[in-house]
Amino acid sequence: MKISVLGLGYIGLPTSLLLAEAGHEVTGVDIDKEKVEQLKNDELPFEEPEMEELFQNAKDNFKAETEVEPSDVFIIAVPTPLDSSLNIPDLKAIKSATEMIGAQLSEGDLVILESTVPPGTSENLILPILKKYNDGLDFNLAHSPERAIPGNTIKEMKNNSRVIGGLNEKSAEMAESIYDSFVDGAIHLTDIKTAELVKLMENTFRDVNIALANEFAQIGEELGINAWEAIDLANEHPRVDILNPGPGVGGHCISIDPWFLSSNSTTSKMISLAREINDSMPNFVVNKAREMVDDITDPTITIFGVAYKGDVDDTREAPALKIIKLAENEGFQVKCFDPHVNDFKYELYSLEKSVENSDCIVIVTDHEYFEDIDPDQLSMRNKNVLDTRNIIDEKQWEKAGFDIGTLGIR
Ligand code: SAJ
Repeated sequence: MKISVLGLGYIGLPTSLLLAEAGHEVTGVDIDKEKVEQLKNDELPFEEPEMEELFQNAKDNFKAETEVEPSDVFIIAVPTPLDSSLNIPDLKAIKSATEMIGAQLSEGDLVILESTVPPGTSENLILPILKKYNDGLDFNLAHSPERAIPGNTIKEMKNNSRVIGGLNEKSAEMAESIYDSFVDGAIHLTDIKTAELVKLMENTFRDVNIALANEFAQIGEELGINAWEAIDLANEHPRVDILNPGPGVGGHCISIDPWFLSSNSTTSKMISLAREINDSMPNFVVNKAREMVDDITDPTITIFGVAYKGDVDDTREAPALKIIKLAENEGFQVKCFDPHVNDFKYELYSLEKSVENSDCIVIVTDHEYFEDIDPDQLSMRNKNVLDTRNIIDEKQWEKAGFDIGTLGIR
């Protein structure tokens, strides 16, 4: 099939390459000229395990362009950010991608939306635009929300089960035959609106459970009980699976998607409360850091990790962003170090420079790198470390002379 994938981000690019590797003729389309140029020069625009190998396998059937051309199948994988001032979805990119496809659509073509959207978007926004360009044309429309987790995207795209919602049965079956070419997991067919809701339920479920874990961490501190130990013991129960507390929920999905559900609902109390709890964790972290340096004049703190989670280079909605802002508002000097991130809103230092004359390290991201770091090598003004992910070897850091604070342990 001749397939065009619009949006060459963390989902669109691996999807394009998997389809190309499966033998389809794939055009990846992105309005970002620099990214398209990079791909034309066989350079990958971001880090993801196994992607280099996949690119080598797929590149004969793949090309990157900035314009949409006629195709049999069009896949929309553009971002749907949140308008954070209003906490409602910003669907601009979906609209413009649909307009670009509308102009190239022909009889029998299939349009698949992969981007995460509020329920009803496919029928109420996308379908009318496509019809506006192609009155009376018989085309197909489906929604297949991606489920792959950054850091393990390619494996999960192949092995995870997949939900496909069709405007009608024919659309769902056509989309199924496309994904069958690289998906080994089960494929479940349903209607298009249900598929839109399923995606939001998945990420909201995770956000609410992380909020519960974060509340347990705060209760643990109030009671003087090690919340991590208590959570591990509770998870021994066959029907209990409490997630990990942390400095907040970042990334382009879990911190955003719940708003897609609550923004046009009158009943989403728990969902909004969970957002509030998770968005308050950076404040909780800065309060703990302040306690650790309260006897130090003009303190400097070092942020270890600005990516939104371990072993990825993605900093979208990263908790570090809010922690840095809050710390600066407290009058702290802030320096950042991250072994995976090259491009960030704030200056990134080398490891040595980041701890030089610092009074407290705040571990914000659970990169494996930080679990293996040798604290004896870290020359600081004052040896304090706040571990918001409970990942360091306490004995090793104590032996190196550090005072240790851990989120969830008072
Ligand atoms: N986090 C915690 N505690 C935990 C787990 C995560 O604080 O126990 C934090 C992480 O540090 C991070 C955020 O939550 O800041 C989200 O990380 P994540 O690993 O939970 O998820 P994402 O955003 O990387 O990927 C999610 C996945 N959704 C689910 O697992 C339900 C993935 O399958 C989706 O495809 C992806 O969102 C998406 O694109 O929607």
